[in-house]
Amino acid sequence: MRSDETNWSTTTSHWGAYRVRAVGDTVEVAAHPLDKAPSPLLGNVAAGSRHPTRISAPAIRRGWLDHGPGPSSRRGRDEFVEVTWDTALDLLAERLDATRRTHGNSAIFGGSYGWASAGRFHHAQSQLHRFLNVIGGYTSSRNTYSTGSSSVLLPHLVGDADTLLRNADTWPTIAEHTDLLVAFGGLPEKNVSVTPGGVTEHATSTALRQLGNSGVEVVSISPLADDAPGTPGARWVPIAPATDVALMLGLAHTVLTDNLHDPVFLDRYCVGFDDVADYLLGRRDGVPKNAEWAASWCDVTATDIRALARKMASKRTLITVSWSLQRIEHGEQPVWAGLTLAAMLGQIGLPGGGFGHGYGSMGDVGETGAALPLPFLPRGHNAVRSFIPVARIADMLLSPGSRFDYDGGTYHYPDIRLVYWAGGNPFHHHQDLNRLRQAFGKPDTVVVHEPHWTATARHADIVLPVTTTLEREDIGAGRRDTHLFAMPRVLEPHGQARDDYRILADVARRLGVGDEFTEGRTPAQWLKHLYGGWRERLRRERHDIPSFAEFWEQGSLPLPAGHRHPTPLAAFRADPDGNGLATPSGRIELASATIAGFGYADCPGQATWFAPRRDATYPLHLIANQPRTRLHGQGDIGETSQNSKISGREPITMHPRDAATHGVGEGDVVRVFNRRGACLAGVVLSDRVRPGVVVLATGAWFDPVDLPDDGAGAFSGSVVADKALCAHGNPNVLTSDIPTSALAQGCAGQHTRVDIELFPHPLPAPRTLLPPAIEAASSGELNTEHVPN
Ligand SMILES: Nc1nc2c(c(=O)[nH]1)N[C@H]1C(S)=C(S)[C@@H](COP(=O)(O)OP(=O)(O)OC[C@H]3O[C@@H](n4cnc5c(=O)[nH]c(N)nc54)[C@H](O)[C@@H]3O)O[C@H]1N2
Ligand SMILES: Nc1nc2c(c(=O)[nH]1)N[C@H]1C(S)=C(S)[C@@H](COP(=O)(O)OP(=O)(O)OC[C@H]3O[C@@H](n4cnc5c(=O)[nH]c(N)nc54)[C@H](O)[C@@H]3O)O[C@H]1N2
Ligand SMILES: [Mo]
Repeated sequence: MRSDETNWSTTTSHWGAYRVRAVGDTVEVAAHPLDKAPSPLLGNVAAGSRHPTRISAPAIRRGWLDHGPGPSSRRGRDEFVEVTWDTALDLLAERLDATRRTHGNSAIFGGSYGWASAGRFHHAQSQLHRFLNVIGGYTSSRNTYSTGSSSVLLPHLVGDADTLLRNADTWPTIAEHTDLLVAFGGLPEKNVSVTPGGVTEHATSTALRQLGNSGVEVVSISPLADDAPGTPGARWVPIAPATDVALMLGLAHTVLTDNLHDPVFLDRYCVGFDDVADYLLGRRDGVPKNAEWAASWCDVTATDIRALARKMASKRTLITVSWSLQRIEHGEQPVWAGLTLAAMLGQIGLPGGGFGHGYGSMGDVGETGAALPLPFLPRGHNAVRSFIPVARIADMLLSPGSRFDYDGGTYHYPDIRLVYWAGGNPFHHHQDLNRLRQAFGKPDTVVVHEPHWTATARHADIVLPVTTTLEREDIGAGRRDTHLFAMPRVLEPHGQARDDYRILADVARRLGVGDEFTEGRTPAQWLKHLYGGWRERLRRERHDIPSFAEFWEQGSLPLPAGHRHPTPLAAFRADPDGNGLATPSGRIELASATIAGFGYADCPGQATWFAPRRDATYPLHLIANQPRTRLHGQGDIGETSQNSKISGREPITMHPRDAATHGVGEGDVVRVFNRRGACLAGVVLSDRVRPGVVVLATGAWFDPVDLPDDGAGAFSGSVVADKALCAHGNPNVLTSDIPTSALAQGCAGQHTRVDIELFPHPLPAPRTLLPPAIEAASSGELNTEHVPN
């Protein structure tokens, strides 16, 4: 071994496995040797590991320390005071106890949504939920920002969301069988280096590049050319945003009126096609959903729509819908309409045909791995029943006691007094951040565990510094991964950072339930314990798994290929009775009596067209999609992400024609605004976005500036304190906090309407690369452990 090849270890992350070694106080990273398409996100790791934004010591918000718990508009504006761990943990334990005694455990919101880090034991939400369960429970959150509409809708249509979300046809099956792949939302390669828990080989990237060579014709339907996979012959259809349902209905109309649909499949395997046909033909509303009608909405010509419909009916066709399409208002509809169109073609359950959801959204969709069980930390039982659909956080905090609808039920928002977050960043993921700021002013106490001074940490009262995966030991793998990794510690914890586990164990001890939480195990003993249980489980399935010592020594373990079963829809089709799904009819529900019975105006009982909101005041349609250069907000301070910034602002991509009408040019810093707020962004010109559409990816750390009222007319949107300007370019200051519909109450943050103008003022200095103002404590609280580094 050459001397410069020493000290490397392997580890894993949501953007894949990689090699890493300590160099002085930081790390050097390199691609994993088995990785055929290493993620560009690897470039963020080194600079992030010892960045000035790392939190060094426990910190308390000045106002909370001086005045005690209570609502405050100073959250996100106050300075912090560093305290000792003992002080912080005493205060935290006292607050948790007082809250549950006075208001009950339902007053603790512990949903704590977010991606945290890879690693099965130190998974932050599992740790926090386990802890909160041990102390009596918490108000939880349901579903995800990722698939908020689909996971509520799909059980009504196919019996179980996992039928589609976790059981896709593999890329090799598609390469072998599919003739035509019609991708609504495209198949963007930028997204597929990411998989929860990681993926070692990144086979999906390669598969996307190879599709054309395998004879698969790809039609990428998206406002953005770059959503088409980089494969020979892929065609871009630049659809108007939020009009996919119109196009799907137009295609379905041609299929029906040309008599190209499959009546046998519809009759045997589906219910509700008569209602669909009535709707397509306009029998009830007098509006036939023909190709001309569709063209008037989606801006694809009627000729093209008819030609595509006929082609789809003549070949093995796979219709895919990206998750982004269900992250908009009425996001249930593209999924339902796409499934309906696929059912009419009669290919659902045939290899390489039918309907897919999430190809190009996540790296493991289409991967060949076996989806083996992985080791996991038991979370225990939550004794509190109150919950919210995850994206209703601001509504809950702002309107305790008020009523909400969800999937056929009616519920009330609990009165939350303490918000506890570990492993997520609501000031990244939620919409209408100025409204979220108001909402975060309501509770008595906000607690955040974070490695970094994210906007969420800056909006907390008690901020506890945690280690990163590189600073602790863990075990990690993704859902269809090829390997399980030992994740060794390669760096000392930064400053006084501690593991979430140790923090929670120390609070549990203060509350008299230390042993229930820890079961008497150290982290190292937990790793062995979780691995041991997993090994036993796989052994019963006749997989030979080495001992923990051997695994840890080797650093990784190839996972058994396992057995890939036919997809649930293939099995469904193989049953001649065609009623094996867990829906009321046992069949695919193209019309659902259950959903119709809920009586929601914004989600009727079959796939329905809703025109997107047009707002003449704001002429541009903004797409806030996933960032190419980082994972959400994670890594925004790293090199790959920073290299993409323009004068320290997030890039906004726009068509040269729109730039000309707005009097802005390449590299200009502009103010992007609407009635909810404003942000700065740096202009990138491209004819690869549809005119009228601008793209500002999510994830630039929120940097709210309260600007003085200088009376400048165009500026008035951002002068009100509650309408802060984000000096960095976070699109969620613009997006609206509306649900997809009363059915799913999902996140609708992918789209909004905006205007832009040249920023007429001196640029505020970006502040996200530095920590907030932190004071040394007065003598009693002084943090003597802290040695600044
Ligand atoms: N406008 C708009 N908004 C969106 C979307 C969109 O399409 N448009 N997409 C949405 C989607 S799909 C998602 S999934 C969400 C993602 O939203 P989040 O998952 O909340 O975003 P992350 O930046 O991944 O936040 C994870 C945080 O956990 C911290 N962390 C990492 N490891 C640890 C750990 O071990 N312990 C602790 N305590 N903390 C840790 C990281 O530093 C980071 O700040 O965003 C949503 N928001
Ligand atoms: N690099 C990177 N990869 C990621 C993530 C990340 O943060 N960074 N996040 C991961 C997570 S948590 C998730 S849930 C998935 C999300 O996966 P998706 O939600 O599918 O990802 P997005 O990039 O938000 O959207 C995909 C594409 O849909 C297109 N699109 C938007 N609106 C419309 C529309 O109205 N019609 C049509 N036809 N197309 C439209 C956009 O141009 C966009 O590029 O991505 C995962 N992958
Ligand atoms: Mo997501």
